[in-house]
Amino acid sequence: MESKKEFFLECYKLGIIKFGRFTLKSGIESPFYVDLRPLSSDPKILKHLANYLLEMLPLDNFDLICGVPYAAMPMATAMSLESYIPLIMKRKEAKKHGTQKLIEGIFKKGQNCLLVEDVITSGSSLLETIPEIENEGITVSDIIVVLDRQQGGKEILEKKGFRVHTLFTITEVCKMLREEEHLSEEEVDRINNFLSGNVVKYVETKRLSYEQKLLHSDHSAAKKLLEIALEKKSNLIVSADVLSTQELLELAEKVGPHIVALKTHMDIITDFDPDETILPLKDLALKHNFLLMEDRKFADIGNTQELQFSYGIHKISNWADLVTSHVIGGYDSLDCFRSVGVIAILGMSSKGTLTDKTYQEEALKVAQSHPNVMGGVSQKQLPEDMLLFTPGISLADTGDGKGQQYHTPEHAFTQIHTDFIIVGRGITKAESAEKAALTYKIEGWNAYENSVEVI
Ligand code: BMP
Repeated sequence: MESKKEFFLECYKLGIIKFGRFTLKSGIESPFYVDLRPLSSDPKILKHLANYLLEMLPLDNFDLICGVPYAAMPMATAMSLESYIPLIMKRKEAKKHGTQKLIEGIFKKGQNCLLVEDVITSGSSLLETIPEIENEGITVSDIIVVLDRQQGGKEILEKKGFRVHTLFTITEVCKMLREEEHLSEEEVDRINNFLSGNVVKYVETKRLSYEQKLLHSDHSAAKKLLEIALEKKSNLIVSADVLSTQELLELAEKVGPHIVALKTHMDIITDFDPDETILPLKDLALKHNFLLMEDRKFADIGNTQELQFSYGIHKISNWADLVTSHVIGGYDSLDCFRSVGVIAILGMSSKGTLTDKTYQEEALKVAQSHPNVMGGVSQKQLPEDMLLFTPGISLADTGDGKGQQYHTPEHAFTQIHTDFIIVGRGITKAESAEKAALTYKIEGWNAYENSVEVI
């Protein structure tokens, strides 16, 4: 093969980089514009490109290869043809009919996929694509990129643990073009000035990561929940506010793969039956690895709560991993919840709630001091030793006309450093609960990751 420089100059002739003034998708004005799609129209160049990329990689590591749609798809195809590594295809949007698949092709869970990208800027399209691939049980360890615009994306992905290989950087490209007098000194300066002021950086925050919380936590239910979060890359709890056993089980089956816990209000299930409702629900929780959180919101004296927890038709203590409880009955009222993780109701999401600042401060003191309590429901930030659960989450609505007040997952993670988002109707009333759960899972996980990253 010719030298890397000769190869680049061949590519350049196809008009893949233009210099001047260009307004990017983000609204920023850039002195250069990169579009590598023309490379796919020259079979010889595409084949060479595929081989250059393959030479840079430990090929034994990969079972599959996938291009980020659309520009990198022909590149990934060419690499697959040259290396015999099977190709899978990622759709931009799931099919509206039939299987609703996002990933097409033949693959098995546990396989490792090489991801191919044409240009990396902030890394945002890779950050959207990777969870969608990982959601199929496929791992992604390496990303190969043809051109790095050197605006921070590579570093962000590397901080997240991916190996990012790049064939060309914009600095290298400018140097080669300058040597060949395709670019003037002034143009190179303009590009360097642009690059120095347009790098995407991490935002430093003070919140603890799930790993750190796991190390510090001494509550077994909290540990379990954090372990599931890390394993499934999810911080989503779905609120199953449905009225029949069938609806409950169908929902659990659909959203199960994407959640850390299913929150129930068992007292609204009209045909509740311990054998018909709880046994299959427990099986689904085991199958999809999520916890059961009964949102009973206990609010009585200790003795009554003990009876409500273990007796009556629901026998919550027999099956729940987590329960919600007010702390209004005082410290001793929480003693009965020995076998579960208690999530204390500290602040509510509804308009006009009486859980004002003073209430929250007092309620927090009780909750924080009790060993059965592992966290709280609140719309405000909590101390780091408490896991924060935030309901009132929706991507579409700001309210429900009945006093509920909604925020986005992004808000919950950046503004109040929540640990888990609780979503009800945003998922249960969606056309496809499964797809909506996946969307909230990805939104929640990205928002969490952005909130823990340190420069
Ligand atoms: P939705 O996302 O459909 O608004 O449902 C929210 C769920 O969270 C409901 O089950 C509700 O009981 C619960 N919840 C809440 O909305 N706000 C709170 O402050 C505490 C809650 O448990």
